[in-house]
Amino acid sequence: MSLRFRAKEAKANPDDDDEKNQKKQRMVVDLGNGSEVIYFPRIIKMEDSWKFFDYLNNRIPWNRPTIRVFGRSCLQPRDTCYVAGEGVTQLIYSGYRPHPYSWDDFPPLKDILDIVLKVLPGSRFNSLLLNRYKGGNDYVGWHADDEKLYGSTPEIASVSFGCERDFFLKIKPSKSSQDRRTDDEPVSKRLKKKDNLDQHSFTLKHGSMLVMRGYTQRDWIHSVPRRAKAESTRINLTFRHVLQ
Ligand SMILES: O=C(O)CCC(=O)C(=O)O
Ligand SMILES: [Mn+2]
Repeated sequence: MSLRFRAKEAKANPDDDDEKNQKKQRMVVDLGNGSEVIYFPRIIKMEDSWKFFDYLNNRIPWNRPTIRVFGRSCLQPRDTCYVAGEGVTQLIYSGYRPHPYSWDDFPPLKDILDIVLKVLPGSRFNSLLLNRYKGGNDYVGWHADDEKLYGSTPEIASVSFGCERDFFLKIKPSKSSQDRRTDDEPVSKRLKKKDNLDQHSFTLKHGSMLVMRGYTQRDWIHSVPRRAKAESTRINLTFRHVLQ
């Protein structure tokens, strides 16, 4: 699949770490119909990001589970770990029920959460799904984090460390044909518009955060595809709120 529209990245100065600059550099993409993505190129200083990377790489009990996709069992194409507060409803995805570790087991995760909450005051997160992509062969396929336990408009804050990888978003196929009122437009105009509006891509940098909110999980799917040139490890943390 070719993605013709590449959202322009805001320029990040590695030394601009204060709140004012984070706000200035952030890129807000209104996906329409109440869905929104915000990209912050750097919420954690370069040096601190490498410290977190080393901690996470060495101390998290990474696991590569067998999952079920379209009725078939396969090895998940990336390492994972799950952290959740006490009493939080158990997560199950692709037939897999990850063991919920406690936030107290990994204090640096609370430090990262504090940084996230400084950038997103008023947001709430009680669980965290961690992913480790050991190289360009590791990926996450097209999906939406639309499990019922997150509610209808979940906010997901996704923090990245290490190797830069592409992150793609595209509108759910059923939605683009059902809900977009484009029937009366000429086909050429419709196609041009579709290219620009129905898919977006971001390069997720070391120390960055991408936030999905509103109806993004209901109406859009996202992926981190295989990349032959991505030789080193990337770690991604997705902070989520499970409804109680
Ligand atoms: O690695 C990423 O940036 C995305 C991970 C993701 O979509 C997920 O864990 O649900
Ligand atoms: Mn996801």
